[in-house]
Amino acid sequence: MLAAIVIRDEGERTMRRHIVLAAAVFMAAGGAVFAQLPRTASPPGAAVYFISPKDGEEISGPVTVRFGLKGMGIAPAGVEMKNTGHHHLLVDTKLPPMGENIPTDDHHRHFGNGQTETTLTLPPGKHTLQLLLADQNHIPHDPPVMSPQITITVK
Ligand SMILES: [Cu+2]
Repeated sequence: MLAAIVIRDEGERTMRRHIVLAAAVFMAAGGAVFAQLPRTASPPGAAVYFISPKDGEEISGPVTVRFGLKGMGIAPAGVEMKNTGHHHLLVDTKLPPMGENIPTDDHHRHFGNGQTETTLTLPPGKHTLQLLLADQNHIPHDPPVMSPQITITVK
C-alpha cells in the first residue's frame, strides 16, 4: 500500500518534470525564432538627424519636422534595396524593441512612402521626438540608425 503510493508519487513527479522540460524546450525554441527575425545590416557611418526642429526649440502652432539622413538612401516600405530604409518618427515615447516591427500608432509614425518631412499638431507643452530608420519590413537596422531624442516645447 505504502509502496504503491510512493510509486504513484514518483510517477507524478516524473510527469511534472517532463512538463517543465517541454515548457523549457518550447520557450527556447520560441526565443530562438524570435531572435532570428531577419535584421538588415546598416553601413558604418549611417546616421539620421533632425534638420528641424532643434533640440530645446520653442514652437508656436504646427511643428514641421524635417528628417536628415547620411550614409544611406531612402526606399519605400516593401522595397528591398541595399543600404536603404524609411523614416519613423517617435513622438513622446522611448525606443521600441529593436528586433521587431516598429508599432504603428500616434507615438510611432511611419513614412513608408519615403517622405522626408511631416507636420505635427501637438498639444501645448513639452514633447520628445526621435528618428529611427527601419528596413522594408519596418524592422530597425543592425546596428540601428537612430537620432538622439530631442525635446521641444509647443507654446
Ligand atoms: Cu515603417
